[in-house]
Amino acid sequence: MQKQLLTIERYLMETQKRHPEARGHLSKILMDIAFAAKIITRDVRRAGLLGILGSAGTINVQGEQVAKLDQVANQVMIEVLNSTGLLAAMASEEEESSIPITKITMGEYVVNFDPLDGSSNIDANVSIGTIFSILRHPRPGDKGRDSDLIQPGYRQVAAGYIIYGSSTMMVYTSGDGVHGFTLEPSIGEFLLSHPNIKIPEKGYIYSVNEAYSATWSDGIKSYVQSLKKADTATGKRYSLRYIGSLVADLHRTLQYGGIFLYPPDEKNPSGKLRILYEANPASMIFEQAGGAAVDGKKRVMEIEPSSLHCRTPLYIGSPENIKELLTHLEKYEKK
Ligand code: AFP
Repeated sequence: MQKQLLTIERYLMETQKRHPEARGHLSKILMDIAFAAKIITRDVRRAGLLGILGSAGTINVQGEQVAKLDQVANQVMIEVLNSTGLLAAMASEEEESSIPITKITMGEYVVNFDPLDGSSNIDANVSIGTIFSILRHPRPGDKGRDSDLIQPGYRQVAAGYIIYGSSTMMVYTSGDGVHGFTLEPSIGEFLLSHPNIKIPEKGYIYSVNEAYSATWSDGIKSYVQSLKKADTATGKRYSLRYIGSLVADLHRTLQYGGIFLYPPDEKNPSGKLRILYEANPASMIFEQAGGAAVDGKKRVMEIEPSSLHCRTPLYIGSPENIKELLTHLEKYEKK
């Protein structure tokens, strides 16, 4: 079969056959997330028309309130995940506490997600994304609570993101490599387009909000400064790319290699990005693709999170770039 004709459902079923003990529950959750992504895609693609069809806080032609896109995406994720019957709890960037599941039949898994990451980019028609992390429920069968969702990244069983860019793509890992599926809009199916994604060992793009550089640590300043000279080993020069949508910056870094940094600064002394539904899923994907993700001292996936919305510094990318960053950080820590 041609690889472009393999749907995500078919792919999940095929890979499941390699694990005879698997009951297909994780695959079902991933298929449901792919389904939610199709609905969110439909709404994202109409985003520019919201002002014509009715904008947030206004009433549409049916006399209903028109919700903002991030609220819409949040609602779609909640409704779709609630109906799987396999989850005990879920948490969203948009909600302070965990979201109760009304339909529990098995209650084996919990999911953390950011329904629409980079939403400040929506009005400029810039790429945005959904990002998710799936973990086993520590108390299977019981109703989930916040503490069931607060688990370190190494316990994730699957993680992924959907990027709403020039095309919609779903990229996920369940611990057996990273695979990318592109939505074919005319048939409404995600088709395997990027099997077994591997990040380049080293890349020449760095991605950071340099406007905050005045309040970075000396180690980060020194590293970013070093990227402004040609690479000593290859003579190549670096480029800077920063979209400000984590999913989009990660997707580019995964394809082309390089490094993405969100260090602590004056405004965000612990970093800005959230551990459970941003840094952890990103880290699982990058490690599975041969990359690395650290908080400046250790692997992000080894951090013991303290709350649903806790944050971390994030340095993620090609293994060689991360190694060079750590050399700078260690040098300044010793001083
Ligand atoms: P928004 O969802 O408010 O646009 O925030 C996006 C985000 O959480 C993440 O997607 C970006 O990587 C990061 O913030 C950008 O933050 P800065 O604007 O501080 O660079």
